[in-house]
This record gives sequence, structure tokens and C-alpha cells, in this order.
Amino acid sequence: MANEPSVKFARGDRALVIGVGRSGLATAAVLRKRGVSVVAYDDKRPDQLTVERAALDKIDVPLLHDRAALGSAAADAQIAVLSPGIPQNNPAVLDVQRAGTSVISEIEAAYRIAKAPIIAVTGTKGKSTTTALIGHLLRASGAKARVGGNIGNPLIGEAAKAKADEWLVAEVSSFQLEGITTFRPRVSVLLNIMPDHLDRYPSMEEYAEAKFRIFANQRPYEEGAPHTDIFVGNADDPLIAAAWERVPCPTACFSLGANPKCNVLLEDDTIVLKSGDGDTPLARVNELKMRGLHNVGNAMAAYLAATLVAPESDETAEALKTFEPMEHRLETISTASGVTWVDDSKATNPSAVIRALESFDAPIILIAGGRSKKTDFGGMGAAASKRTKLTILIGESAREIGRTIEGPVEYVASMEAAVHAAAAAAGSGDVVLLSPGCSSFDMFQSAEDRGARFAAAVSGLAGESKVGA
Ligand code: UMA
Repeated sequence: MANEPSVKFARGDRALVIGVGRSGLATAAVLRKRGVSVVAYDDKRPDQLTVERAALDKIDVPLLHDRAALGSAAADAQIAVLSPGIPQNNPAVLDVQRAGTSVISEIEAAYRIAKAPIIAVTGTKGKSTTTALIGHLLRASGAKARVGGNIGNPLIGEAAKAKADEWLVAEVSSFQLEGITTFRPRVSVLLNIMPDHLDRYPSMEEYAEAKFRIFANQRPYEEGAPHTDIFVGNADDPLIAAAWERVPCPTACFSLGANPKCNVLLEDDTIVLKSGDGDTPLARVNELKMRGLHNVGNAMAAYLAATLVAPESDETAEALKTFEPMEHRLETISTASGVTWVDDSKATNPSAVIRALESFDAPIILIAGGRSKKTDFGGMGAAASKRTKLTILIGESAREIGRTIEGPVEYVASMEAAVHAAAAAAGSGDVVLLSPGCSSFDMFQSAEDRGARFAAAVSGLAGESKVGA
């Protein structure tokens, strides 16, 4: 086990891949291409994985389902690569560890094979937007960038393709960070830490510790070294501020407040870069296409990360203004008949809903609910009580959320019914906001599926002339 970091996935190495979703299938494909012998395992029954098995058959990767076979495959493997959705205390993972085989996450495997330097972004909310925006800013300043990770396309696939002169911009989740051993980003970005995933972590402290792993392997400034690691953090976040002293490398910070130590600040309505040369206004808040103050913070973090590694130019600041909001993140999908329909399906925790509610001045009809991640809905309920004219609740946690809201609440059984109820209550000038505060898995395949079902139901209304054509 002491030699485990030496496994670099070269020809002849032997790896076990645990979980055959997007992360596992990409890992198997990349490792096979490098000549690694791979065996895969998944908890699902064989009849639930016919597509995955066909994909693995094509690259000569046997797929195991029973734990006895897993035990002997683990004993034969030098290393196991774990999918992020599988917790470390999963019985199959414990079997693999008992066989003496180290278990790492896919981002650790990606780091070990990557020729390109990595900019890694984590945080409870905003990491996809910030990751994509860093890629956009780098390209605007003439640098080459690839974006991947938790955002959807597994990092290992991008790492395998990226050349040494490109930047690998990686969205990394706490799940992925749990399984790193040597992962050392050139730039790490920590946006915020709010209650989430408390169905996986015993406490907020443990969730925050997983996030802090993003800077764990970064190194102090070294005279004469070819480059310096940097941490970019949100100075306004109390958990991040409290951990600042633990960061082993030079840091840069951003703040929506007036923190004078920060490199990027909000002054009145303008994002301002502070440097030895004076103040540079970068963009006014209303020049960004993204909505909400939290996205101003994301823009600040992205600007800092991009300009720490690529030349700063007028084009970089201009690119802040051309970046389009991402799908399912406060995305306006229709404005028919004066009603603005907004898909924020990626708001999967209560803090994200609060921020979404704060992003509008208009009367709001909120559609929320789904599978709870064992977070407290009190703050979200208080914000909904203050800001909504109606809250429509769906999913497993509907009643639990409903109990926290003072004001009109309706309970419905489907997204289609929720959209109908919203259309019946909405008047011109209102916002109908899908911002669930929960995961989607009780009723939908994913948050994307939930957003798509919302959009389909909204466009169905046009046919029924509920929102006008
Ligand atoms: N599985 C088991 N045992 C378990 C759980 C799952 O065997 O106990 C198997 C399933 O049967 C399935 C596979 O594992 O075959 C699924 O693996 P996975 O859940 O890791 O999902 P992937 O499709 O590989 O997607 C993962 C990330 N999923 C999670 O972290 C839950 C995706 O993030 C990521 O985009 C993708 O890798 C590519 O990097 C999604 C996510 O929800 C968007 N992330 C969380 C979030 O953003 O809050 C962290």
C-alpha cells in the first residue's frame, strides 16, 4: 500500500473500477486505452446494466456483481477507482479495502494521468457555473482550456485528451475529493460551504473537511520553482474564513462585502479588481447575463482563477459579460403572457433556494420539494414565507417543507400538476420558479430530467393557451 501513489495506470497495471455510471465507464475506457487490465463491479443486478455491460464487453472489461468474485478481483488488482456516488462505507468498498487494495476516486486517477495542469473548483453551490466560466475566460484570453468533472463529462476523459499546454478546469465534488491521495491542482477554488449531502456525511464538519481536501496537497511558494500553487477562496464564507490558516499555499480572495484584504470586491454595483497598480473596474452587476448576487461571487472567483494563470486583458473582463447562464440554473425558459418561468432545478439544497428567491424583485410562485438530503428546511421555509405568493410542493419531502412555510401552500403529485397550479395562480409580472431544494431521485432520473419535465410542462401550457402563445 505504501507504493500505491506509484500506480500511474501504465500498460500492464491492474485496476478495479467500482460503479459503472458515467464516471466508471469513462475510467474503464481510458485505462483500457492505456493498456491497463480492468475489472468492473457494480451493486446493481445484471439485468439493470445491459447497456453498461455491452459498452464494457467492447473494451474487454468483465463486469462483476457478486461480492465473492469482487473479493478475488480486488486481491488481484493494484488499485481500485471508485465512482463518486458510492460512499466509502459501501460494503463492496469495504471488501476491497479488506483485500488490501487502495481505493481512490476518479479525479485522483485523472490527476495521475494528466499532462495538463488543473484548476479545480469546489463549493456547495455555483461550482458548475464557475468552472464553465473559467473555461470561457481562459479561451477569451487566448489560452486553451478543457472543462470536465462533476459538471457532467468525467474528468478522466478530458485528462486523457488534454495536452501539456492546455488547462484542465475541473469541477470537483466533496464525494470526489474524499478519495484523493496526491491530487494537487495548480489553482484551487472554494466558493462556499452550506448544508448539503447530510444524508452522506454525519455532520457539517465532515462535509466541510471533504471540501478542504481541495487544497490539502498544494504546496507553499518556493523560490525558483517553475510555478506556484494558489488557493482562491470566498472571504465572506465563515467556514472557509475559519480554515484559511490551514491553506498551505499562497491565497487570493474575493468578497461581495468590503473586505479590504481581497483581490476582487463589489463596490456599489461594480466588480473591482484591486492590485498594486490601483483599482480596475471589471463589470457592472447588471452587465452579467447571470442573475443573482451569488453569481457575482462566482464571476469574481472565475476571474481571479483565470487571470492567475493566463494573461489578463480587456477581452477577459469583456468575456464576463458574454457568458450565458447554464441550463437548470436560474434559467429563464419562457416569458409568455408576462409570466417569467425559471428553471432552477439544480438548486438541490435549501441554501440554493434562498439565493434563488433573493434573485427576484417580482412576486414569486415557488415549485419545490423532492428527496431530502437530511438538511434543515427552516431557513428555506422562512424565505419562502417572506417572498412567495404561493408555494407548490411535490415529492417525498413536500409535507416536511410545507410545515416550515407560513402562507399559501399547495401539494401536488407531479411536475405537470405543479405547472398547472402555478399557471392558474400566476398573473402578469409574476415569476414561477422551480427551485426544489432537494434531490430529484424520488420522482425523476436526475436534476436535468426534472428541469426538462418542467420545461415540457410549461411549453405544453402554450398549447392549452394558459401562458399564451
Ligand atoms: N452504485 C453502486 N452502489 C452504490 C451507489 C451507486 O454500485 O451504493 C453504482 C450505480 O449502480 C451506478 C453507478 O454506481 O451504476 C453510478 O455512479 P455515480 O452515482 O457515481 O454516478 P455517475 O453516473 O458516475 O456520475 C458521477 C457523478 N455522480 C455523483 O456524484 C452522484 C456526477 O455528478 C458527475 O457529473 C459524473 O460522475 C461525471 O463526473 C452528479 C451529482 O449529482 C451531477 N453530483 C453531486 C452534486 O453535484 O451534488 C455530487
